[in-house]
Amino acid sequence: MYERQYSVYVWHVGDFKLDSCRVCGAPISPFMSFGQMPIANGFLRPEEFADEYFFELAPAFCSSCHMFQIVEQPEPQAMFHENYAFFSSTSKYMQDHFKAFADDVSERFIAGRPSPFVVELGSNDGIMLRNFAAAGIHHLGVEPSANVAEVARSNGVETISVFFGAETAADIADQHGKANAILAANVMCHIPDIQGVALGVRSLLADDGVFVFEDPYLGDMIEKTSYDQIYDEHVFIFSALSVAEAFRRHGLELIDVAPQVTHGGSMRYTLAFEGARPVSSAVETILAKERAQGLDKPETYDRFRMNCETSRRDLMTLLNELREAGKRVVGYGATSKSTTTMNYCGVTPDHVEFISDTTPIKQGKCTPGAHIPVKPHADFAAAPPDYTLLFAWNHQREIMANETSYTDGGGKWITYIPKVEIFP
Ligand code: JHZ
Ligand code: ZN
Repeated sequence: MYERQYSVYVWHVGDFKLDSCRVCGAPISPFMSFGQMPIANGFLRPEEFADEYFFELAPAFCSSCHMFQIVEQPEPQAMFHENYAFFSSTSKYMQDHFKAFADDVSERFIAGRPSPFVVELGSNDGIMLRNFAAAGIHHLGVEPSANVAEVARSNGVETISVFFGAETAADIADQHGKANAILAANVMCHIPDIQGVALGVRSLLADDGVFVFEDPYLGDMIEKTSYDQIYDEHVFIFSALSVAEAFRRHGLELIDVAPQVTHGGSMRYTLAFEGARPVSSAVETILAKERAQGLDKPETYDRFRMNCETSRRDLMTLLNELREAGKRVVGYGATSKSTTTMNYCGVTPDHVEFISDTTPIKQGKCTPGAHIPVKPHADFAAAPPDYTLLFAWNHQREIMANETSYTDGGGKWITYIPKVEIFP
């Protein structure tokens, strides 16, 4: 099934490095390399170190269709499987965010329909769909990682465990009818076969239906030098420019955009069949803003590369100084993003003693590549370090609110987005 659904993608797996754009086929080449990288969510035990998988993490920008993409990606099964380590519901703030997302879609596109049907791609543990389930709305989650899908089912969210593509879409439409809304959050940027998804959306979406998805936003990544958004799972970092172009090719029109603060700066894109719905003025506004920011120009990415190098140098200077001064440094949040940070910068267990993380499946294991132990929050609370390196910088507000006793007791934090800094 995988081979058929990912017929475009199978050409690009393994050691093969892509030299043409996944969207338009124009020639592309990387403008920088983050070096050898492991699977971002591949937490492992010491006995597994010897067999750890690495690939070269190298991003490219397509000057033709403006898609930002990595040129080499591990096979999907190496990333999304029955031991997938990221559970969306670990953040209370994200639970509220997805409730608001679901409410917004319901009000604008679902209310008043006789028997609406909502599909979510990559529905993880059901963090968004459970809001539709609670309202008694016909829904279906499509989630390839079997373990998180099982959690969703146990929460009353109807879920199938497959990769989404043209064939799955046709099966769903046969069984359930056409969808009024197809949703995806932090998922579209994970799927290399964007063409296959577009075909799937076309065959599953009702004539006046909407496809609404959000992902980390290229504009924020460039502005904040948040290079850690780039890792194996994130094959694309989208902009309105690139999304509009990628889907225009399949008769789908970008009709609205809405910036989000989640994941350090995201964008929500709403698409519909061309001409089926009015286009918001927000679309032209964001396209103009992106051109002014230079997101359509290769020079912007050369500057980004230099900013990444500065960030790496500053972080390692600080961590080396703290190590020499005998300070204890602990990491907070064993994020996917931190795999890029630690492996690109060269952070070792000599710099960071352990990383505190509330996700049970990560605890007791080590981080990919850098091999820093991951421990429960109780270990952090029991022996507060001098400095805490905030790998989950995107959850800063929530974490600061929970850690007032550490901070009030003199504990210091280190962030590296948008620049390396100690606070308070
Ligand atoms: P967090 C994930 O990236 C994975 P990650 C995925 N690839 C994706 O696309 C992005 O999201 C958008 C822990 N934590 O949300 C929980 C605490 O320990 O930044 C998580 O392990 N204490 C699908 O992995 C991690 O930090 C806390 O108080 O970069 C946060 O991971 C909080 C709030 C979190 O996503
Ligand atoms: Zn292209």
